[in-house]
Amino acid sequence: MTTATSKSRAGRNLATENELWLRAYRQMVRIRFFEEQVNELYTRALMPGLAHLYSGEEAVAVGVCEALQLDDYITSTHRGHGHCLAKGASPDRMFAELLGKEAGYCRGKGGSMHIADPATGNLGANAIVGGSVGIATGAAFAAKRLGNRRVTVCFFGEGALGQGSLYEVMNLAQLWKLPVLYVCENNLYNEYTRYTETTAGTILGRATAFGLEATAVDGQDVRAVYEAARRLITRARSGDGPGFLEADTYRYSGHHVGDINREYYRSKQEEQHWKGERDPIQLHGNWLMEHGIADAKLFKQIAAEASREIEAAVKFAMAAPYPSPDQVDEDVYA
Ligand SMILES: Cc1ncc(C[n+]2csc(CCOP(=O)(O)OP(=O)(O)O)c2C)c(N)n1
Repeated sequence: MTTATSKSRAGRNLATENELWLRAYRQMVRIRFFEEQVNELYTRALMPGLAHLYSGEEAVAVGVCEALQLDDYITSTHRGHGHCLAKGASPDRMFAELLGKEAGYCRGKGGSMHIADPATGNLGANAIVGGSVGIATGAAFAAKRLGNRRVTVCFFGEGALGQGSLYEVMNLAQLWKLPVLYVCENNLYNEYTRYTETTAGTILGRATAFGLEATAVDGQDVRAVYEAARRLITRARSGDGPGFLEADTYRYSGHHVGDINREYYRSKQEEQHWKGERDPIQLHGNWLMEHGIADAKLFKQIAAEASREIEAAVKFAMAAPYPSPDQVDEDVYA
């Protein structure tokens, strides 16, 4: 593969940049395989409850998290597996949590929508739409007071644009110049309703109204997401205030794993278009090939490694013990 050490257009070291783009590809493949296994566990009735799959949206989590440092923070959503993995969570503990096992991130008591991992700066997924906007902004407030230069990224779906708390926190974040980036993942649907039926005006206009630095990006293009996120994160870290990133994307599956018949709210042709023409892994793979950074052999190797890792994680979680019944009221605060 390319070993050039010349400078890229952006002035960064080309070898380091190639490593970054290869890592981004790997990360997206890991997330895709993870979600395929979640669906498999659900359809085989091995996983209690439901899960909301992130397949199709991988470039958003990966592009943003690659622009973060390990000790930066994120907050996530009900569709959070991709965010957790992109920030560094381990698949075995995630599957353990999904299966209600003691080895899980919440000792098996939280499930898919409550995975948190302080070691990687993940302040938690959240089942409440817009529920993490206050947590993220509070973390940014604390970072500013402590002067530790940490940035917080708040991921949310466009459904959260209907939550008033988002506007309260954006107002304060701008007034206090907090180091926070609000990332709106616009996958076009709030559950079974197209977002245009619930969202007046423009999405960016809602952030620029408060003076936030706001930009929209193709959420299927991992490099574009990374570059946009990097600029806003650097800006926030330097004390120049909060940013807002709208990433236009698409979820391949239903709202949750049980949402099989979707034609009453979106067409099969639309799904086919995104999967066939706009797949983030395929698009980035094509780019890596065109630039001589990867070839078919390397893609095969990456897929095999990811598949082995994810299958081993499922195996670990399946074999792991449940928490003992006498722990049922431990760590329960409400
Ligand atoms: C406060 C609140 N209202 C309603 C729900 C039920 N609900 C769960 S997901 C969802 C839609 C979320 O859409 P969006 O924020 O765009 O995220 P996506 O599912 O598209 O990733 C709704 C209404 C909820 N969890 N919380």
